[in-house]
Amino acid sequence: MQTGVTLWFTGLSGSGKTTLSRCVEQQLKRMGVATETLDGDILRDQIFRGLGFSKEDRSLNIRTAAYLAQLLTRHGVIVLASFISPYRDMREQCRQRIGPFLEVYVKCSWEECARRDTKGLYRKALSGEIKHFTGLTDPYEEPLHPELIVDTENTSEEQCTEQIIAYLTKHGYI
Ligand code: GGZ
Repeated sequence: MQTGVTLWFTGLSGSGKTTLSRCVEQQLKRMGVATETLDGDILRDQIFRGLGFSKEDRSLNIRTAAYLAQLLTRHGVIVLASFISPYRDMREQCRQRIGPFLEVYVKCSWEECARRDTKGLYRKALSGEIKHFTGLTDPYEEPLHPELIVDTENTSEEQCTEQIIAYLTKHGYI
């Protein structure tokens, strides 16, 4: 059986976590690798409709995702989990729970994410319409020792995908 692993994409809203995980997923599928994506937006829509962004609510979201990732990883799947997951302690709990676990910091400055503002959330957060907004009225604790840092501000989607695939190859996951 293939060795499972969870790639945990963390970063600001709009940093490119979902886009990148989809690119990696496509590539892995082309290679015939069993893979699955878990995404904050989808979990919140399918399981936790109405869940907010307080630390407690985020914790429930992340703990549930970690549980699902753990099950899939145990069965040899390469899991691509995309969650802002702004708190270090929560990401550390994921690391303890899921094995093997790779933290992928999807690095993009707050200013650049706000400039992209693909969903109009930054505008709403700046006008006070959205509370607990990551990087503005809520913290984002940067990873201290991630296995991978992908810089989506200065590097293309293709290069970031290649960087991740190269890491997985080098460490024998694929
Ligand atoms: C941050 C928010 C907020 C607030 C709505 N703060 O870029 P997106 O739009 O698609 O990703 C975010 C999505 C899901 O967040 P996560 O489940 O990944 O968050 S966490 O891991 O912290 O539980 C964003 C949108 O929700 N969104 N309000 N206040 N992002």
